[in-house]
Parts: sequence; structure tokens; C-alpha cells
Amino acid sequence: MKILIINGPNLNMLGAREKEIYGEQTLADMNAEIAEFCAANGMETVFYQSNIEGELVGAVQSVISRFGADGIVLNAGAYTHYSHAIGDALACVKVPKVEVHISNVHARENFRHLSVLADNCNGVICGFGADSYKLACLAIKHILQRCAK
Ligand code: CA2
Repeated sequence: MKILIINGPNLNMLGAREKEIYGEQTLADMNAEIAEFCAANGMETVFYQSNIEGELVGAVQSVISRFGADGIVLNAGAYTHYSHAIGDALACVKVPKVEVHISNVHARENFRHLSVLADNCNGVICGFGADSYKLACLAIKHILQRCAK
């Protein structure tokens, strides 16, 4: 079981600034922690990050053909709040998908309360830092195991 973990714009800057919101870890540190957790829980991981909307659309579309993955954990960053292109891409792929956020978007500015991606995902997890991604991977594992029965 392999999970594709996609990070969107500016998440390559983790650990460099806004540490009070997003924490001290770099993206590489966070990915290593997620990979270790997933391996201990019987999941492989593959990571992708882009600042470009079209590249994120491409990654979602090619979850199976390019990444050979069975599910998607997606932090689309600010695109979460307005990218119907990414929303449409999610609607087209028939693998389990979980939207995640490091911060609790509902405790922040109003524009962060809206997700145009969530209705094309199985669920949303936010506010738990790197643990948001780990919980999302567990959720995908549960969905896939339920479907296999
Ligand atoms: O909380 C999250 O994970 C977000 O998806 C992060 C996005 C934000 O636009 C969403 O509303 C919530 C922003 C990512 C910016 O990441 C930075 C990290 C370090 C330094 C600067 C930006």
C-alpha cells in the first residue's frame, strides 16, 4: 500500500519563517517523520511538492501512472481555498483522498475557512502539524482495507 503525499505552494519554505504557525521543521524533516511513521504502519510513501497549480493537477492525475500510489494526502496550501482546477482533478481520480493542513485553518482568517477541494476528498484533517499527514495516511489505510473486504 503506497500513499502519495502532495504539498503545494510555499510548503517548501517550512522551517524558514512563520515558525509560530507552521513549526520549526523543514519539509524534508517532516517528510522523513511521516515516512518513518507510515513504514511502521505498513505503508510506503512517495512525496511531491510544487508551487505551480498545473503541476499539482498533473500529480493528482498521475497518482497511479507516475507514482504507483493507492491514495492521496494533499496539502494544497493556499490553492485549497480557490483552485477549482485541483478540485476537478481530485474528482477524476478514484483513489481515497484526504485534504490536510498543518494549521487549524478554522481558527485563522475567514478566507482559509473555505475549501473548494474538500467535497472531492474523503475527509479533511487540520491543526495537528505533521500529525495531520500521519492521521490522513491512517485514514486512507482504513478506507483501502475496508474496500478490500
Ligand atoms: O496550514 C496549512 O497547512 C496551510 O495549507 C498552509 C498554507 C495556507 O495558505 C493554508 O491556508 C493553510 C500556506 C503554506 C505556507 O507555508 C509556509 C511555511 C513556512 C514559511 C512560509 C510559508
